[in-house]
Amino acid sequence: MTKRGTLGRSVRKPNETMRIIITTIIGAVFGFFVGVTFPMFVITKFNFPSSFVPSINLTYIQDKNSFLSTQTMLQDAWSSVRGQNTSSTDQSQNLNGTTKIWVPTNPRGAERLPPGIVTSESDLYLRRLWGNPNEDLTMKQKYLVTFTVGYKQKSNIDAAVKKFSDNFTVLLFHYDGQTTEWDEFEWSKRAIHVSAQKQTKWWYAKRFLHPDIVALYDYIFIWDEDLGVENFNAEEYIKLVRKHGLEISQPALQPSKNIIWNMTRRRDDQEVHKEAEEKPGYCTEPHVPPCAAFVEIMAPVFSRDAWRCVWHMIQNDLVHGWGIDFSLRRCVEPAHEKIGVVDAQWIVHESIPTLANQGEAAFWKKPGKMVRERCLKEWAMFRDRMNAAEIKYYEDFCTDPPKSTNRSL
Ligand SMILES: *[C@@H]1O[C@H](CO)[C@@H](O)[C@H](O)[C@H]1NC(C)=O
Ligand SMILES: *[C@@H]1O[C@H](CO)[C@@H](O)[C@H](O)[C@H]1NC(C)=O
Ligand SMILES: *[C@@H]1O[C@H](CO)[C@@H](O)[C@H](O)[C@H]1NC(C)=O
Ligand SMILES: *[C@@H]1O[C@H](CO)[C@@H](O)[C@H](O)[C@H]1NC(C)=O
Ligand SMILES: CC(=O)N[C@H]1CO[C@H](CO)[C@@H](O)[C@@H]1O
Repeated sequence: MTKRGTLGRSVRKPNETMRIIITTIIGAVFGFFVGVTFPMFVITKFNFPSSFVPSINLTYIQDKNSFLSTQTMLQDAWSSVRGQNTSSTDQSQNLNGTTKIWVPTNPRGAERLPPGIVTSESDLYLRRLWGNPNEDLTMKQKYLVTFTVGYKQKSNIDAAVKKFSDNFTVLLFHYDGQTTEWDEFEWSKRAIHVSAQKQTKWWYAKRFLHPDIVALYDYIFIWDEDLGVENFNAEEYIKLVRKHGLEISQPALQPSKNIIWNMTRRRDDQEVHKEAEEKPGYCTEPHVPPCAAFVEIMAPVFSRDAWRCVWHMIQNDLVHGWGIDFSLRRCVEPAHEKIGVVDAQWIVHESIPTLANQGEAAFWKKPGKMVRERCLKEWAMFRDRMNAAEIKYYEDFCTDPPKSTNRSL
């Protein structure tokens, strides 16, 4: 008897312990979720002065109050959601816990959602954490400009950004890890900063400028950091691009001996040009790069539709973008009319091997040579892939490729 009694008690005892443990865990989990849902309260807690002992007392009160008010808020919200419309709740219960929605025209993977809630495109507008979401945005910028930057070029970038009006969202890609340093500039607080060390413009563009993300912008500038912009105004530039129907463009380059292609050299007698002469043999036809349908990769400007195409052409592993300029024409039709160079708003290409300068000193000499080699290698790889893809396409349709496309770049 005594034995059973002890046994019984000793059996009951772990049960109680268990209950306590489970209650504690549930409490902790609930507390965790409240913390996760309302991180602001957690932040307030950690913002308290550093001397720890008195802050426990304060924190506890603060935390307890916010916990209670959070709980009340949640309960109120939940009961109003539930009370709102029993009809829709009933409906989903009838469906036995499963929804019967299947909308094949929704984006891939989102077919189970009612189309009214599907949000397949985004933007880069900064919002605030409080207030009415409808009132967050005082204006929606229509254009996007991105610079791939290192902090050493800050004065150049500061000058450049000032040539872009408030109608532009400014996005900086930092390849040197320095981001908060830029806050010395007033505009930096409104800019978006993306940091990933030692990557190139096209690497960032592929990862962070998906066409669905930048879908609200009419024009997208994807620029290097070594451009002199004294004679450039972005609003005026866009007026000209619209006027001449340019889907892909760049500002002309001030003539200098560094200029490689005649196409991008500035002409002072016109607003825009779309064709150029090159040395004999450079262009197999008058309407192909580099004599037409061509801009370089240092300061391109894309329309929304053109960018949607070009983004898909960027290869994940070919980070320098060499050769893409020769293929831009594939994205617009007719390319020799919709790709052009704006002479009336021009820039200076300062040819600073900026990214190459990053990290090791004299990067452009020894490691710089390696970068150059990689650029050339990527160019060849891109050309080969493009040719192979094209041949495959035409083979699948059992036709010969058109003459103008069947040529190396
Ligand atoms: C607890 O808080 C009160 C008022 O907030 C303060 O006066 C008191 O010193 C605190 N106690 C401790 C132990 O920090
Ligand atoms: C709910 O599910 C059960 C079994 O899974 C099934 O017998 C019943 O018909 C279902 N009801 C509805 C409304 O789908
Ligand atoms: C911004 O865009 C609007 C609408 O196109 C235009 O009226 C305004 O002049 C632009 N702002 C500047 C500074 O050019
Ligand atoms: C560049 O273009 C100009 C006229 O647009 C022409 O006179 C000149 O010969 C061209 N340069 C080369 C290298 O073809
Ligand atoms: C809060 C809410 O949306 N209530 C709606 C519930 O549904 C009825 C009609 O079924 C509406 O009149 C209410 O406005």
